[in-house]
Amino acid sequence: MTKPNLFSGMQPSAGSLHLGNYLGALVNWTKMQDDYNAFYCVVDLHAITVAQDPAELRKNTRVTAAQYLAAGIDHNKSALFVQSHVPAHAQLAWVLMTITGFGEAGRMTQFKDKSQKAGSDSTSVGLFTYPILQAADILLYQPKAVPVGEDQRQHIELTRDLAARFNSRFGETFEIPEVVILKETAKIYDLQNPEAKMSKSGDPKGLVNIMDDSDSIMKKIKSAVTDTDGVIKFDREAKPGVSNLLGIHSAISGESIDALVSHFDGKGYGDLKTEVGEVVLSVIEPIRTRANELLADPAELDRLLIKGANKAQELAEVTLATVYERVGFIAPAR
Ligand code: ATP
Ligand code: LTN
Repeated sequence: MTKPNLFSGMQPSAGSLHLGNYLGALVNWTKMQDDYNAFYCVVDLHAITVAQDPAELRKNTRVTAAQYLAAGIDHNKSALFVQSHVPAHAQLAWVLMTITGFGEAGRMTQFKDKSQKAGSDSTSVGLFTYPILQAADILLYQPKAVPVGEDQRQHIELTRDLAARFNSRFGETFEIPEVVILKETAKIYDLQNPEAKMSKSGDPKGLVNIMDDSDSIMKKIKSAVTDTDGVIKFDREAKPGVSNLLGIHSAISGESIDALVSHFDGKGYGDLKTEVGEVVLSVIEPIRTRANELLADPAELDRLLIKGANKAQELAEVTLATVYERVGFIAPAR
């Protein structure tokens, strides 16, 4: 039996992934590659919808790809590739823009948030059409599943609406993809502010980056905010800091929260932090080492990305050719 397709994307927007990205998204992506024919795309076209330094963007694109490979995306099973290497993304986005309502695009909450922060003069039209490019990313690969965080749900709904609209106007062309929302239990919180999710835009002291050195990771975990009652138990409301540490331990070690609470019975917060630090380093250190090896040989890394792009391109071109034919473009003479 052939496996169903899967598509997801990540922005090359930082020099390192953080523990939240890893436990919340990447671990699931690596697991899903056995059951799906997966396409994982580093979305550099999306990254330029806000100002980017060209040298930084190049570096972050490679660093992002290297970390995904290092964390277990297998280039022999899945296509890991860079969006700008497959021109069909921009080409399909144009066609989809012509069937998207202006008001419909204007209702996207991520656009409203980002443009409000930036002000209308520094908000680009590209930021406005960002979700339509995302729809093109997805629909080119006819995926059954699109695994994303809760914040992306509205964009996947738009994608489904555009696919259904195109199909009804021009004939069955696109698979209508299902959104797969990654588990709430894998939500990781800021170590300094454990009511907010761990984020690259949060407090740097509360953020564990995969590419940070081990000493500074241990230091950050040891200075995690807890509380004063000294009891190790799980209660998100009353004890967000301790609960976050237990959640991180459990997500990595696979032990249930109950088992961890019994394990730490009679022990103090210092013991909890040291053990969580050790567990975190046990997964992060090999990923960082492997990512650095990949980055030390950019020619080999680029070769793997081209291999991914070739696989992606094969399918993307077939979908785009069907779309062009359906909308009434004459095929170019060969
Ligand atoms: P950030 O807030 O750090 O910018 P993001 O959601 O904008 O995070 P992306 O690069 O878009 O970052 O995220 C990639 C994936 O990581 C998404 O699927 C997102 O849901 C997931 N993710 C991000 N932060 C966390 C977190 N703290 N806990 C669990 N999953 C997370
Ligand atoms: N917008 C997403 C990144 C993204 C994506 C996609 C995710 C771009 N294209 C296609 C899934 C499918 C984000 O900011 N996380």
